[in-house]
Amino acid sequence: MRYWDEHMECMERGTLQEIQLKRLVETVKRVYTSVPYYRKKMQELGLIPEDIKDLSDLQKLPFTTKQDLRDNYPYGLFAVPLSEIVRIHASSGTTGKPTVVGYTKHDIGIWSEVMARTLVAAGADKHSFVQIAYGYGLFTGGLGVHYGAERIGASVIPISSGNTKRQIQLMVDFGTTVLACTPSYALYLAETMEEMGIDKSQLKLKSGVFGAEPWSENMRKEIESKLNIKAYDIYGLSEVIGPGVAFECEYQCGMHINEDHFLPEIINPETGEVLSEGEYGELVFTTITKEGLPLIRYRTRDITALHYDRCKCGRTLVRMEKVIGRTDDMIIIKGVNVFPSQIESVLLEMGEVEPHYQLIVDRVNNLDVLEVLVEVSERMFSDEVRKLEQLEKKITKAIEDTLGISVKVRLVEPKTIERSEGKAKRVIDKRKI
Ligand code: DLL
Repeated sequence: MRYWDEHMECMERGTLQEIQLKRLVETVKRVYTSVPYYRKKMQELGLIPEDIKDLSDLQKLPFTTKQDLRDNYPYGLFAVPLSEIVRIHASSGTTGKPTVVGYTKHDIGIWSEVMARTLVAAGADKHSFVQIAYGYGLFTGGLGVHYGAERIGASVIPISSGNTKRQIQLMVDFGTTVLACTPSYALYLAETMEEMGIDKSQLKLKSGVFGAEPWSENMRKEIESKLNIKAYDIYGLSEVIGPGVAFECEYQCGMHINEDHFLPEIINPETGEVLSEGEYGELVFTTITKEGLPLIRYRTRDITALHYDRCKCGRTLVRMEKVIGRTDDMIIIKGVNVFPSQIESVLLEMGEVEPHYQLIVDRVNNLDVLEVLVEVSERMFSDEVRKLEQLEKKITKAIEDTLGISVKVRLVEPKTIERSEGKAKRVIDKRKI
């Protein structure tokens, strides 16, 4: 079995809960004394830190949202003097100001540890060559994986994202064994490799740690076969720490949450009510070891479910299912909730099309219309028109059967949908509501 920290990763739940409670109590005390925003929020609810005596008391605490971070931009929720902050990251955010996060030296140490766990679970060790094709910079992907890979003693190739042909050349020349990037970029790399006439047998690649955006099981299969690797899902968000919040083991039955650092809950996004094991809802985290920016019940907007039974790998850390979407990139079409990942699954199951697609939503005569642009493979594209029409019909039916609403499918030429080097943009919503 591959563990980085067997003691923490496989701890009996009772012992783990004792540690969690101790850390939670300390965190609540710390934010109450050091962050005026939290003190005010707790006072409004008539709470003092001493009210937190049990893990179930977590539910008494107020939620924190992305808007709260924005309202306190840039450093208002930091819990240490700014002289203690050694690193700032920020999440891009398509609207308004970015979300700013700060780390103390100790926080960077925790981040390296949770990323070391992540990489070791994906088969990496000191002999690995880890090519980091996540962006370096304010985005947490590049530097997060970087510190974890250094912690385990692997050889780091800090290439960052972009420059796709060079990525592939260096992957061959440097003997890369572990690839780290978004799953959509992994597919783009595979496609470019084919174009360059490089066969997967020329690579030493064994595994990949892919995350930062939702991806389906079928997309996993696609990446695994095109690159001849085992593809691991890794999850995280800047506000909580970056990548390293949760990771898959070799059994790939959900991602183990590093819950000795991040306490998860699943809530009903509408009512805020805490849901039980196995129920789908919004994932919420309370950080219990972070110093720079501790967060209480932070609403991620990611939708998933938790499972507490022991995993075959021996880890006792709770598992979260693959994220099926976000409460906010969920598109509502004619009242039906639609996640891009549902459509991706249908497309990839068919095999005749490429895993490149885009959803265009519009409102025509007060009616929502969903158009699905799908790239056909080179092979199919050279076929006669009749065959393409049949394929279009087949895809339309398969998507309509899954979603229960009517859609318009449009097949497009190979390589016409824009490729991404980071997070893929799957939805274009033209509705003005
Ligand atoms: O994306 C951190 C990260 C970097 C994770 C590299 C994994 C690998 P943000 O830019 O703050 O941080 O975006 C966080 O991305 O709330 C999810 O909606 C989404 N996300 C991250 N990982 C996954 C995943 C990084 N494995 C937001 N599956 C999160 C689905 C993911 N969605």
